[in-house]
Amino acid sequence: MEGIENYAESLQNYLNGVVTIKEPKKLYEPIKYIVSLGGKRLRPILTLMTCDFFDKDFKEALPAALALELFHNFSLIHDDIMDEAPLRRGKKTVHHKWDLNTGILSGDALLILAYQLFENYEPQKFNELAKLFSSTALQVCEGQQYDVDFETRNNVTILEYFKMIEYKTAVLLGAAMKMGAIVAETSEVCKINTYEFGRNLGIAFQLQDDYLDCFGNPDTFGKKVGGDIIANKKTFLYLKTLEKSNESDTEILKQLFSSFPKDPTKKVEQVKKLYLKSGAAKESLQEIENYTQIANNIIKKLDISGKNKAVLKSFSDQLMNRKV
Ligand code: GRG
Repeated sequence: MEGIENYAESLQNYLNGVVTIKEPKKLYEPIKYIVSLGGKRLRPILTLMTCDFFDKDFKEALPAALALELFHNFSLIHDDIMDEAPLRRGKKTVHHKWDLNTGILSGDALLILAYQLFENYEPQKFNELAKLFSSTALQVCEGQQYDVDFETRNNVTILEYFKMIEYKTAVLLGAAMKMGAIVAETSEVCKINTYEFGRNLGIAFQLQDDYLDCFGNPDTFGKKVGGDIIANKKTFLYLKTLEKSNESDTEILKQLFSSFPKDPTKKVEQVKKLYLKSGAAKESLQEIENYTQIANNIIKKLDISGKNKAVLKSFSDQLMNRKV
């Protein structure tokens, strides 16, 4: 088994060979820019680690791992356009550094580059990987649309919120794990279990993302803290606060969420107070713990060595203690 730094280094070397700046520069420079901003490389590391854990040379999973990272970067560029976000990974978003059309087109090219990487596999694996990739990408698209729809709906339920984050975020983590298992040619049961581990970890991960968006440290989070509140996003924190608050606090929160003040500082502070007062912030942390636990329980079912099980558990625990 290799260390995480080893996976990250191999991925970076592979990425350097695939993502290069050529003509027309205005298409490729933004691509190089966004992938050079780094990020945690969570999805590709999961793919390489899974492949490795099933005793296959992890380097065989590099094209699939990079495909997922490129797809992820594509979705971030387009998401930042849709959210009109100024910052990503602590730096200017692509459409702010360049312009809207550059963001759209370089994002599109990233998606195609991602697809192309599956051509590195023989027909049967290509088929299985590309099929999983397409169905997952479509679910991500559906999740994003639910998220957009929620902005103008006043009757979103917590159940609907969970479905949205499952599609928008968690299925990609499930697919990342499953792709490692596909490359390693494991049994169908192993593929299902690795997918389920990633999917549950992904739900915890998105809950954590929403929590950090609100209560994270602005110096380390990399995005504008309070962004979800400013955009009136109906996150778990918001929905739970509505569920648990008295009539007067419910009214105040609803009022705050129908406003777009020029200086949102006061609004962010007031909403955060309500999230804390209602106990929603605490419940959010409990749900993160709960889904991490579900993922960790699936580890027991995986047909990998005890040592690798321990590594996977420590990886998921570390992820849930992240500040970034
Ligand atoms: C699939 C055709 C098609 C379109 C995509 C824009 C869009 C539709 C979907 C957006 C999905 C999205 C941005 C989900 C958020 C997922 C998320 C938690 C992002 C942050 O991931 P990290 O923390 O980021 O892994 P780093 O910077 O570490 O890579």
